[in-house]
Amino acid sequence: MSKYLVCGAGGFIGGHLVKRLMDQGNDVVCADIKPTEYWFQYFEENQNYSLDLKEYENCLKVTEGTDFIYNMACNMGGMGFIENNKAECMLSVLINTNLLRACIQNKVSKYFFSSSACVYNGQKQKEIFVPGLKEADAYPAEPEDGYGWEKLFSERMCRHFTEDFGLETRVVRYHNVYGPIGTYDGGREKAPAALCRKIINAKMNNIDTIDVWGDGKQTRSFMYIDDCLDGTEKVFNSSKKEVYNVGSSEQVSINQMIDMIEEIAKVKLKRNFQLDKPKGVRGRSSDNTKIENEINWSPKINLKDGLEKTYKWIFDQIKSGSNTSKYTRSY
Ligand code: GDC
Repeated sequence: MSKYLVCGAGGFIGGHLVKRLMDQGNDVVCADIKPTEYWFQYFEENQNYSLDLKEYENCLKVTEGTDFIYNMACNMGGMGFIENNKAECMLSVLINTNLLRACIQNKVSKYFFSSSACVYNGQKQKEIFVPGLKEADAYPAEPEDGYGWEKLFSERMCRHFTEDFGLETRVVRYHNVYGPIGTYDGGREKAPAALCRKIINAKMNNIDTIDVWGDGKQTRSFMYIDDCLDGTEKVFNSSKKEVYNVGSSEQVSINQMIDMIEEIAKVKLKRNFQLDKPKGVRGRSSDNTKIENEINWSPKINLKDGLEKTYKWIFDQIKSGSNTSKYTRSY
């Protein structure tokens, strides 16, 4: 039985990944900076650590005796968070750096780094409905300030640890991952969850208008969590050492996504466009040609179906009076 370490196990993607690895019968070690009571998904039977992976000693401790590492740990959130916390986002470089050093020390077999579509050159994302971003579009480098620079730098560090020290590394660039058991309030939520929450609140409280950041014409592609895990696993288990997009090529405007959520909610609302709120790039989507050809992976769940599952989960949370902000504050 292989021993997996999931870093960032208390977060959204990390929590789902831990569950999947356990369902497959693996021995899983979990680490996160948050106290365990704030993890989105917590499984007592695993070896669970609440500690700061920015510290090398802690990285040495959790990697000891593990074969495979998934690093999902970073200080992150949607546009509202990453535009206003650039230094915090860049400090995540210490997590990747110290984990890589610990991998060498503890002779780990393979290391995975979760990068982001935020590494892509901003010049290629200036219009709405732009062509999907190909992996090569990350260079020349002009990533998202703060968060994107950290991701791009850390990608390269993985590459050089492979070249110089022979450590097997795998890197993917996620494109806006969403789904149940994730952040939908508190300031770190991304657009799909934020807009589900706003529409649910409007419907429950008989309010006829929702706030939308920007003019609603900006575009993105969104990837459902199950697709994200499938793509992640395929890249991790592949012999290919390239960097791949793991995202959807279903590009929609924010207005089109709101239309879908309104259809799910069976409601039609007015939109108050807030032009002074964080907007990020004007247009972004994933080109999956490379991962389709080389890894034989493409996402299966379309946005409408994924939103339906996400909406239902958020609806149940709000109805039962819970909120996730306690899971998502900074540590
Ligand atoms: O936050 P996000 O999902 O991140 O925002 C997408 C677009 O939706 C932005 O233009 C934003 O202004 C708009 N938007 C409209 N209303 C709202 O209520 C809202 N809340 C939010 N959050 N957005 C709203 C993300 C990063 C991630 C990750 C992915 C990778 O950027 O924030 O950390 O790396 O990219 O693809 P987004 O897609 O810009």
